[in-house]
Amino acid sequence: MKLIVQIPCFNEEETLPQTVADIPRDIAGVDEVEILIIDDGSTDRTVEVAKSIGVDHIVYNRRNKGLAFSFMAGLDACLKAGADIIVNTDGDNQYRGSGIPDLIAPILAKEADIVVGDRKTDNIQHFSLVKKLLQKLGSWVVRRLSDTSIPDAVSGFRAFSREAALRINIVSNYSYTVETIIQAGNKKLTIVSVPVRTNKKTRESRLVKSIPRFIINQLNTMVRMYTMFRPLRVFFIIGCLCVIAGLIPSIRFLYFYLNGAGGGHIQSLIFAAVMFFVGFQVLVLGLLGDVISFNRKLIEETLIRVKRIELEYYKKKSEG
Ligand SMILES: Nc1nc2c(ncn2[C@@H]2O[C@H](COP(=O)(O)OP(=O)(O)O)[C@@H](O)[C@H]2O)c(=O)[nH]1
Ligand SMILES: [Mg+2]
Repeated sequence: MKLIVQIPCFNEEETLPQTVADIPRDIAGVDEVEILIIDDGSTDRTVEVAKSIGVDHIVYNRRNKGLAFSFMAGLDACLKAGADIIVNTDGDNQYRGSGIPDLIAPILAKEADIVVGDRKTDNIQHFSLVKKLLQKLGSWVVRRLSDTSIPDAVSGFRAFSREAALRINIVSNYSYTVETIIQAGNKKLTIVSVPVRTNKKTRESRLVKSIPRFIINQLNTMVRMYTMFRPLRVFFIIGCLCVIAGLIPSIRFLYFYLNGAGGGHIQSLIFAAVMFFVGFQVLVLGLLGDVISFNRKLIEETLIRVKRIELEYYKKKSEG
């Protein structure tokens, strides 16, 4: 059983040594623990520092490609390096390495495919009230969209089974956190949560540069991912809203018409006709989206099989 801990890093020379030092190298139920960092085009000495502290694998992005891309590149490299379990943690030493055994326990026990560390944000002193409320509301929305019960949707401390890592395909480009949960729920992977403790803040968040930007980015991911998995539902709701918007003035028109005063309400009739027309088109678009989403499923199935063949090749290569 090989565990690889991956750390996405963008300019983490200061906090990486402590983060790596805190990762236990001897864990019950695991034979080997390795560490992989994804250097996302850091302009500081992250790579030199990583080499000097004995990080086992380094994935290089020549330029900054963002966290979501780096996360996927990390999963890919971990699979190629033969990981049975992959843990993701942050390079700013926000999460405690000592929490890793608890985090991977449900995977070792074959009870879960993905485990998300719950930071219990209510108890984090340096989180502002706004950040706490946002975390609560955002996580509630993600639970509804993904049909899961994860209390801390944006926690970056997570464990993935090899199978889950093979099945998750992140396509948005801001962060992987929300998208993995929506995908896990829709792909019927078992995703659970365990409480974890966090360290004191080491620096300001680089992902949450401003709260409004953060909300826009996360909403963007939620709407697009939900629509990708449930296009018919989304378009059905929008289409129905258009039809209802058309029904109201047409009932009003009918009322006047039947009372012999229909002549002056032609605007209502035009508005209603336009809304019916738009509503119908949206419903048809939903059908189209639904058919396209079947394609995604088939393409993903092919991708998984191709990945398995590719990984078999890497396995043979490493065995000589
Ligand atoms: N690959 C990559 N990682 C990033 C980027 N920005 C932040 N990170 C990493 O994502 C993790 C979380 O970032 P952080 O700034 O601590 O955000 P927080 O989760 O809000 O605390 C850390 O390991 C960072 O190094 C980026 O542009 N690219
Ligand atoms: Mg952080």
